[in-house]
Amino acid sequence: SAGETKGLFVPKAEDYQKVYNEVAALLQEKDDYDDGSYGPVLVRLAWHASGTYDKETGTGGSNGATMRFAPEGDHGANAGLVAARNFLEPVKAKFPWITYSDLWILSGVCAIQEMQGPTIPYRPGRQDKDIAACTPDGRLPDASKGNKHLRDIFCRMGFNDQEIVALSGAHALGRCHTDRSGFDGPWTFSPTVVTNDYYKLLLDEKWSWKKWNGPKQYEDKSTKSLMMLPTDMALISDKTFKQWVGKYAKDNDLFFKDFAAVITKLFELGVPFDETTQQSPITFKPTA
Ligand code: DDH
Repeated sequence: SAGETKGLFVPKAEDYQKVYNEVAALLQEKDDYDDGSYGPVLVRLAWHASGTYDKETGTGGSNGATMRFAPEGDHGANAGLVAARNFLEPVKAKFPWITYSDLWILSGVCAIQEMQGPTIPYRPGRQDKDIAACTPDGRLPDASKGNKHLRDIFCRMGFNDQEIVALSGAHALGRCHTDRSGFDGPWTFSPTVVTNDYYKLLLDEKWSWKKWNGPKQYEDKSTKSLMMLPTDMALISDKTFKQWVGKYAKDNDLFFKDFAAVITKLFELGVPFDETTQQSPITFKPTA
């Protein structure tokens, strides 16, 4: 099935689909993790691999998978992501031809689709880099900060206000862990399904400071079982951000469309695709 040129294996779309199917099968099989899925932490791995991009210098981004090395893997923001990297080791062993950088992004795409999210077009072509390409600490957002910090960090990657809000909808997924970030709890009641609930809850719930010894975070007044970070609340204290929160809260189709577009952009930041081949993106078939 796979093309062979002078002994060099040239993977085709169907080979990447096999990797997708393997990740999807492992997601099904290892359902005793966290809220019942490795999906959210795989999405976070793909985001943190990509979100180090700096448009001025062209450094960082998903091309390189430099989080494999201690300097970057040990950055505070990446605490806990070793769980996602270890989850993927058997997949890398079974398909040694795929680079870690392509595998991490493919897994993020797979996790989003398998958690009932939108279809995310995928383009392979990332190369792993060595330790020298590790990015400096501090390129990922700091959850204790506000709207200016959000704009500083995401404009450095090349995103605008609408895109910042659309990306943040990923917090419909997963949770905070006290032994990782220090924060605690999920944002929504369905942390293993992609929905626009993050925006609905931001607007519809009453949020107050959680009384505890941990870092400053919010809890919902009615159940006290959900959370928001200071950076999440910045999306409704800032008027421009809030307009987009309102649109996505009202219209799940619009959120899915904009989220698919912006996460594709995120996952491709700084990746030198060979534009001459005009390779069309792969659309993976979900397993569910
Ligand atoms: Fe996030 N995120 N994130 N996030 N994120 C955390 C968890 C998850 C911030 C901070 C945190 C994005 C944006 C921001 C996911 C996806 C995305 C945690 C908790 C913190 C803290 C980590 C832990 O304790 O395990 C901040 C700050 C921002 C921001 O300023 C905008 C974006 C853009 C995405 C994305 O995917 C596009 C996901 C998924 C999780 C859940 C992980 C898990 O293990 O569960």
